Formats: sequence, C-alpha cells, structure tokens
Amino acid sequence: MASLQEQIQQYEQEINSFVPANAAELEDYRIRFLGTKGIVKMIFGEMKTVPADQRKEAGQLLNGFKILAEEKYESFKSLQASAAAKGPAIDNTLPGTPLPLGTRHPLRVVENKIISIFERIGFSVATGPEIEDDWHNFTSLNMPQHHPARDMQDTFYVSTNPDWVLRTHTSSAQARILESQPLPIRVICPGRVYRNETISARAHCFFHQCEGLYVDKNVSFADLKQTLYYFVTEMFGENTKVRFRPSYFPFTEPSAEMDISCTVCGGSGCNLCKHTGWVEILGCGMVHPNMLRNFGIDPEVYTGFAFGMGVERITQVKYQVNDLRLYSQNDVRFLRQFQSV
Ligand code: 2U9
Repeated sequence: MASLQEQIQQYEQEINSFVPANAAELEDYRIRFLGTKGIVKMIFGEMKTVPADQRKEAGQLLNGFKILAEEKYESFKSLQASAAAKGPAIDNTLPGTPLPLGTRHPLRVVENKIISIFERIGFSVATGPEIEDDWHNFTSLNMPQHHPARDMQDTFYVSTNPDWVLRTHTSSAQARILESQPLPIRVICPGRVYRNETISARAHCFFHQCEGLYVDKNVSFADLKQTLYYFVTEMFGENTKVRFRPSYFPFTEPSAEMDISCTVCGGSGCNLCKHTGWVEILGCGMVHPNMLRNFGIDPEVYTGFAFGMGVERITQVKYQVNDLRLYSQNDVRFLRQFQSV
C-alpha cells in the first residue's frame, strides 16, 4: 500500500505540473494516463495486491487520482477547443503586411489649394447638405417656381419628397449661411453637386464646385475683381492675365464670367484655349438685391459679391486633364500623377 501511495503521489505531481504546448502533447498525456494501457488502468490493476483491510482507503485514493487525471485532460481539451474556435493565435511581434499607398485625389488637391488661398485673405469654409429643399436650392436664390434658370440645371429630384432635390450648386450652402450667420460674411463653400447630364468627356452627373460670398457694407465690384485676380495669380502664377465678360446668373447683378490667359500656350493659341488665347474659369457678380432681401438684409446698407467655380474645370486648366471621366475611374496611373502637387 505504501509503495502504491508513493507512486500515486509522484504521478499526481507530474499531472499538476503538466501544461501541454500543443494538441499532440495533450494526446500523449491522454494515452499515457487514460489510455487502455495507461497509468490509471495499471494502478487500478495493482489493487489486487493491496491487503483486504486497506482496500477501502486504497480505493478512495485511486478514485481521487483517476478524477485528477481526467479533469486535467478535460480542462486542456476544452481550452484547446475554444482557442481553435477563435482562429489561429496572432503573433503581434511579426512585421505587418505593407498596404499599397494611395494618393490624394487631384480634385481634393485642387480644392485644398483653393481653400488655402481664400483662407489667407479671411474667408472661412462652410459646407451644407447634398440633399436640399426647394427653398435653399432655388427659391431663396432668386429662382422662383417656373423661373427659366431652373431648366438650365437638369435637376435630380428625390422621389420620396417632391420638395427635395440633389443640390445643383453649393449656392444652397451659402443661402444657409446668409440665413443663420450675422454680417459681415466672408465664406467659401466647396462641395459636390449633381446635374442630370449624360456622362461624357465634358459632362458628368456630379461634379465639384467652390463658391464664394462676401457681404458687408461698401463691398464693390472692384473688391470682387481684386479678390479674383489675387486668387488667379496664386493658383496659376503671377504672370496670368484676367479678363471679365458680361454674363447672366439669377443670383448676381451685374454678372460676369472670368477668363484667364491660356495656361498652356500663354496666349499664342492651342487646343485648350481653342486658339483664342483665353480660358474661362469661373462666374461671378454682385449679389442680387432681391437675394439680400430674401434673407432680410437691406440692399441699401449692405452689398456683396459672389463667385462660383467648378473644381474639375480649375484642375483641367491647371493640369491639362482632358476627360472628366478620369476623375471617377480610380485608375491609379492617373491618380499617381498628382502625388507631388
Ligand atoms: C448666394 C449668393 C450668391 C454664386 C455664384 C456663380 C456666379 C457661377 C458657376 C460657374 C460654373 C458654378 O461650376 S459652375 O457651374 N457659378 O458662375 N455662382 S455667382 O452666387 C451666390 C450664391 C449664393 C447666397
């Protein structure tokens, strides 16, 4: 009995300190202790050598040993099963898989340039919703129902609500600024706008605008011209020339379109300027007095100027991109060309 007790104590020590490194080691343990020719069976076989008066005590000892051996096995078996369910162990010390680097989109590069140029002269940046109501997209901007200017814009309507449209210009964001901010206001509104156009090299169903608005006392057309001249020389270089042609926009009176001397040929004539030496880059004008009244501003006291430009157009003129579809095709060979700008 004494030697049986010693043997069991030794095996119990072994079991208590056993920690399998993997499933194979646990299986070896099972075979060694719990297999048909294992230690537990073997020790039970030795019961017959125990004197009859010690059998009860020996039986208790053996049962305790068997339970210990089985519980050890079961606990590691369930640990391994839950680890397997969680997937392979992650070694956080291994080097990561490098991801291919993307580049900033050219439209974002140009939008950031526009923003930083205007921020330097005191304009702040505001955005607005892309789904707009009729008031902010049209009516408040001097385009009441049935105004012909509404037809120029090929609007997408939201089918669930006849009052909602996908904004056709970021002027709606400026309308929201005019109705909520105290004067004076000096703001630019960059963002995506939508028009129901067939997609081609020269047209897309969405594009990006950056519009500007300055309303204060004594704002003049001269302020507008000087501000835009500053923008052009910062964006296209100090030798760039500008010219203004009369135009029409419902939100401005008088209105003008601004051309710059061709960025490719400098004025001698090429495909970009269609051999005129000039390229149109934006529209502008003095804020229409009706618009100021729509927002409760007295046009006898306050005046303002506004302008709007297409970010795709500025990018095309600056970097000679000749097909609008390139902007939304995500071809990295195109996008990478703007990495360093
Ligand atoms: C408010 C007051 C005035 C915004 C203006 C333009 C002129 C303009 C277009 C040119 C090409 C944008 O990309 S484009 O389609 N825009 O020419 N936008 S003045 O005038 C505003 C807007 C909002 C409250």
